[in-house]
Amino acid sequence: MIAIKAVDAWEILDSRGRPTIAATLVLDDGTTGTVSVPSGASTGQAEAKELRDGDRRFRGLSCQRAINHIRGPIAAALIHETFETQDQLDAWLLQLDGTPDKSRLGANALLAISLGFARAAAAYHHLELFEYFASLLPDVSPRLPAMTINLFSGGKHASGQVAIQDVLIVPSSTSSIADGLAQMYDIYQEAAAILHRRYQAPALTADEGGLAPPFKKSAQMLETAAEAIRAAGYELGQQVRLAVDLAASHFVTSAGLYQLDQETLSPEALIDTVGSWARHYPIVSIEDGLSEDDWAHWPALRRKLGDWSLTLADDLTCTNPTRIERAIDTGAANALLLKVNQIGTLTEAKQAYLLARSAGWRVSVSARSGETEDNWLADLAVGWAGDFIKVGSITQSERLAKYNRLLQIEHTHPLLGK
Ligand code: 2PG
Ligand code: MG
Repeated sequence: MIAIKAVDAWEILDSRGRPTIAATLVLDDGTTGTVSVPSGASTGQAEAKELRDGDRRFRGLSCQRAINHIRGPIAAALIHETFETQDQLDAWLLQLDGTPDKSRLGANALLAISLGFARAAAAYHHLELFEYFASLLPDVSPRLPAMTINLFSGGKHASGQVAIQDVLIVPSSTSSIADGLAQMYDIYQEAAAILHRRYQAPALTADEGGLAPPFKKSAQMLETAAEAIRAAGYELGQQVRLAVDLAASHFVTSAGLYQLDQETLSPEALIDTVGSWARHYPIVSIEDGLSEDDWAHWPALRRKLGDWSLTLADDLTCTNPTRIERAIDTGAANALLLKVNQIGTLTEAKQAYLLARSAGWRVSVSARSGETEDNWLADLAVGWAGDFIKVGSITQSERLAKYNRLLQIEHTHPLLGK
């Protein structure tokens, strides 16, 4: 039985300088769990609602109300409660909030407690955090994920110079985390040098630390990634592959067409374009290739990508079991981007995960574009044996906190392998 003695929360700033929440749970025996929660920019409409104050402070982005909910009603009800499991704690939180989208107490407040409990419970049971996460699932062996590492950014994570959001590098699944990061460093440096020659500009980075040059067309992100990989001496398709996040919800028009850079495309034409990328380049996964509401065309996208690339759902499914079920039933996707803050508690994220796995889907465990120095995400990806982890680029400490934790796990648990 885990008994909670004290709860505290305070405001910290995320990697974009926006407020977010840090919280500490103290257990009866003095064990503590401190965590902080991330926040997205290219958010899906179906995400649980993080509470922002909407007043003048931080131009509306302040989280004081959510923090006061933790320090007030949540703490009052939680202190001296006992819980046997994470499931019990999360069910208790959902009942206390009482809304389907967590808008009363705030998904950011609930997530801080759900994760804070996890970190405290792991310490209480003398487990590594990834081992605790693994213990939440019925049948999983912790494993180091393959990394999908941001090289180029566009869309909402940059200045919108090109429509699509990310082109990512995927070091081969046979490389270690350490070797994969070393490969990525080579490729990143070559990409920066190419951009410097081509645009005579310094390598400006986007929200997740990726390069954001003034490309004119999204396809240039892929071409230049391939060029940088070759220049770094790696063979595309052998040692290194690519991944893409179109984040197409953010360039769909009100008429259901897609504004891909200078072109206005029908869903069918966008599917053809994306399909030709998948045939031309070794692309492991194509994320949000269509918008979150375009349920009618996702199955055709999945068929087009066939065995070439995974059809990865982010905004479409929002880590929400109901939406994942619909995507499974309609054959809309075959891989899940899992972001715990899209749904608000670990237990619901677990349900999303298990549902995806039951349909044979691959799972990519993802950070948000607004991150903190906390590294729990690396433990989640390992503990839940994610096929992939998506953290951003290899710059900026909020990203490196996760890569560095993967390096630590690889070093201390060499048998985890992949
Ligand atoms: C995404 C994420 C992470 P955001 O779209 O996959 O890259 O972005 O956190 O802004 O939703
Ligand atoms: Mg995405």
